[in-house]
Amino acid sequence: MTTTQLNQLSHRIGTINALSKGEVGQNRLVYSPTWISAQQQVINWGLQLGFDVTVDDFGTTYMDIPGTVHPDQIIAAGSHIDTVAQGGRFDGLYGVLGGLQAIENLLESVGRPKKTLRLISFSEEEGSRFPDTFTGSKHYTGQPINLAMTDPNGVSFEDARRNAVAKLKITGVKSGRPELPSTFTELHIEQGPRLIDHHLQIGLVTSIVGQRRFTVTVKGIANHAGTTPMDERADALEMAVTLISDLSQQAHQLDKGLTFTVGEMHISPNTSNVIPGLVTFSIDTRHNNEAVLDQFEQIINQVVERSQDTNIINSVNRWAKSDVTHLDDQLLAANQKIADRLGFSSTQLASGAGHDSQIMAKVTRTTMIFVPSINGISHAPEENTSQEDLLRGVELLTESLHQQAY
Ligand code: HGY
Ligand code: MN
Ligand code: MN
Ligand code: MN
Repeated sequence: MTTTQLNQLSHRIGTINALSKGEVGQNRLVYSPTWISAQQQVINWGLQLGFDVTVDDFGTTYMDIPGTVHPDQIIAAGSHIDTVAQGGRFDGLYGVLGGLQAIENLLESVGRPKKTLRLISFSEEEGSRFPDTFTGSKHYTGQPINLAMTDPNGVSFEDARRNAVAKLKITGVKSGRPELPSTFTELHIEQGPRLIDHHLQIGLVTSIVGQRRFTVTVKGIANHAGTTPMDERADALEMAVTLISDLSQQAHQLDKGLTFTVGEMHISPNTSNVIPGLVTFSIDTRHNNEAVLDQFEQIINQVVERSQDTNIINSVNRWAKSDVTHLDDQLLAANQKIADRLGFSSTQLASGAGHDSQIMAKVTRTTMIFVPSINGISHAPEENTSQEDLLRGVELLTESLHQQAY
């Protein structure tokens, strides 16, 4: 990739990230104002470059360069445009803009492809605003989504979706959900420490971890902090803390490869002189073996069930489940050959992060290319990847699409 192309990629990543100016990290929660501006910007770049642009009713954007010989055979690349709250500059966005750069590189250096090249910017992957994950790729692959689900402010997915998507239907943009591709490749930062710790430049992904997300609700009795004796309380926060430490210990004991994270908590009424009456907290748990996740889910249900007492009612709701997913061996082997030929140091590894690829893999041949995350940090403003590593990922993707579509 030439310096111009690298500068162009950095410029585009910088342009989209600048939309969150003045905020801590990136906050492109699905259907938020920054999300709308970002997807509009991706669409504008696509229209300027002569792509056929289609937006579906969830706001996922498909940008095609039709094939000259086999237009019905589609080779796709892409990732998600949304971020977590206070997220990093590269998670998702690098796969969208790196994919765009790879296709643009091919148009400049080789010309029009024989098969259709498609860049996909998925509307939502993180599950950071509404209680469901991967809604963009799930919708594209025909999985049902609960349009009535609401965000913490009570805004429904359907209302947020309708208002935001209407703003993407600019002149030149077609509406619809196009047919599925023959292959899908997702370029992504590793979001972990393995590549950087072992001084490796490329990660080729063999499988993606299974993950489940829950909300635990602890219903106690709000009361006066000063007049209520300690042994007569139904303190929801004290109970929540007990549950979390118990479950964390159980996770460690069950399997050292099991991750258990409580990332979100709401306390009501969240006032310093009131005993909390209601607490909800999230659980994100992951493992490469479904049987371990099944076992831990049973433990979660038992611990919550067992902890009831006369005044405290606890419940748990699992709202997301994505299975351990094995990615395509042939596409991985082809990318391994390219990495070796380009002289990139590489390894094959399983992903601890979830990705749209685990949804796409259910319907088409799918593979992922990782580049290193500095200090292994992600889902935080400190998320970073060197220019050289960004470049290598795009170079490998460019070559992979070249092999598949020309
Ligand atoms: O949470 C994840 O693993 C991904 O970054 N959505
Ligand atoms: Mn991601
Ligand atoms: Mn993420
Ligand atoms: Mn295999």
